Amino acid sequence: MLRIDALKAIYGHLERCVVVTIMGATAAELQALGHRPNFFYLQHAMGLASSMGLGIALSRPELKVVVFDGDGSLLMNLGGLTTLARYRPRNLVHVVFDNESLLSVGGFPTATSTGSDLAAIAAAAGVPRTATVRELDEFVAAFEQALEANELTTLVAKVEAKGPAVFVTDLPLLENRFQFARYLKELARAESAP
Ligand SMILES: Cc1ncc(C[n+]2csc(CCOP(=O)(O)OP(=O)(O)O)c2C)c(N)n1
Repeated sequence: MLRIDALKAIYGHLERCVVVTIMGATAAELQALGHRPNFFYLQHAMGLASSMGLGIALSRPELKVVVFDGDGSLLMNLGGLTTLARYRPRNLVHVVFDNESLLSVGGFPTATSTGSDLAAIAAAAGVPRTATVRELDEFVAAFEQALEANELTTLVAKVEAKGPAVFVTDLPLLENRFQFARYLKELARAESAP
């Protein structure tokens, strides 16, 4: 499965969610499919996308939060899983695109290439719903179930180590930061309006 195909297949669902991605190839691919004001691409802070998603999920329980993580990023901050499990937000779906590599910086192999099982690690950390999927239709079904489940889910999608040839963006980090915060604020205002 290619990550871009997986993202394309669920892109329609993301309109109704708040989305936080890791930096690099995942961010570039999602942005290439079409940026939306409810998408935040967490630059540089490797391993912290799930932490940012957790903060949003806890403070805005009415929203559905989707985090797109990578194996390398998650491995850099495994404690993020124990914190997710500790607070167990029901409105967070944590997708890990596991290409067994640090693709965005040259493709060095990560520990999942030698057998470390991120779904099993998430389950052992206490995440109540976990799964590993390898095929596109399996991924779409598991993602849709996770959105409906109303239970914290870590979904590991095994993908090929392939990304975009170049990472180009016309969306500066600060613009994304302000636009995203404004989106969250305006949503809250619209919901509390009489
Ligand atoms: C703390 C930190 N260390 C290193 C980097 C450099 N860096 C940016 S992307 C990346 C690889 C990310 O790997 P992964 O999460 O598996 O995603 P992939 O690139 O494979 O899609 C690295 C090492 C960083 N941004 N932050």
